[in-house]
Amino acid sequence: MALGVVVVIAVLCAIWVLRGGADAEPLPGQPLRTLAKAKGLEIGTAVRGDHAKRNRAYRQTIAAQFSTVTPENEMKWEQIEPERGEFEFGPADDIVDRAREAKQKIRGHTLVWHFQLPGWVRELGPRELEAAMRTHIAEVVGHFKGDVGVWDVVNEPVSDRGGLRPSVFARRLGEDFIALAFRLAHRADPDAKLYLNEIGAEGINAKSDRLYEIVSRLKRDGVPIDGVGFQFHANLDGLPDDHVANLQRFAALGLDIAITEADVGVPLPPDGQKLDHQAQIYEQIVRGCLTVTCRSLTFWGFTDSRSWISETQPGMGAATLLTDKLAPKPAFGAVQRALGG
Ligand code: 9MR
Repeated sequence: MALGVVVVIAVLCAIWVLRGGADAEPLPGQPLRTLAKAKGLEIGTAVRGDHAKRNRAYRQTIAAQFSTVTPENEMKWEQIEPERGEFEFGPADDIVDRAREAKQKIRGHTLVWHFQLPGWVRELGPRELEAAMRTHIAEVVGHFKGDVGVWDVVNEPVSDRGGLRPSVFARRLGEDFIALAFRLAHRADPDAKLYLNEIGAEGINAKSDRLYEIVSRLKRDGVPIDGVGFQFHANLDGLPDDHVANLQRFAALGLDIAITEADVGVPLPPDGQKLDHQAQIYEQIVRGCLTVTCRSLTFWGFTDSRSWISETQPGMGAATLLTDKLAPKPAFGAVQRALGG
């Protein structure tokens, strides 16, 4: 008899674990995706595939709140082609399948980046590197054709002082690697929107000036670029005063604008005042995005339990809209308000 009880409890526990734990508590107000839709905006989040697999409340929140998702790491070169010519699409496919079920769009991140690059790519000479880029882009974009509507084709090509970042791509192939990457991506999926994505180029500064030059040239040369993504990794220092003017000058080139990785890091421990200040900055990000008619606004994660800031910046954290238990922070309400909720 006692054994029977133990078996039943064990089975119930196994079911609990398999379904991914408890359901998400409903969040107050209208979902962000509903509010954003009324403004003609896609609203998204970065997603961790491994966590989505294990955690039901995390999955439910993504499906309920967001209309687009960006795999946070699963489409990066290191993960998707760790050995030359050997592609591992499984983890990214899982995210794509879930997004399809939740009627979400997918932003592909990212094809050509100096970081999270497997060692073998760094060892190639110019010819071989170009050949590897051709294969990588054709295979990856081809695999997700029809599912991934937008690609961050080139990520972070400019250094903070405004030079071309000395990545393996820039050193072997010069600035032309950027145009080449866009042409290859367009060839692999002519319907996908192709973006150049940059970090720290929110305000008018040496970096965004160089970025402006690069994308102006790409446009002039007829390279198939559709948009520029601005990441918006912020903290309580706030946003540069001229961020709207900066985004507007890029929009004036005839390019789509997206905010692609927004978060606002807070010095630990967070308190009410810091979180209210954080909420104001989130609100400014949304309002800025609406002012420049950006196409989409993606947060780089939505729960403090899964954010690169707490994982990589000592003394910083609490960077997202929801607590680690998926409860709303002031920033969540501020984003709802800025979206008209
Ligand atoms: O959030 C990502 C983190 O999980 C990874 O460890 C990290 C590796 O560099 O990349 C993070 O995402 C980055 C994104 O891909 C590009 N822009 C900067 C983001 C934060 O570092």
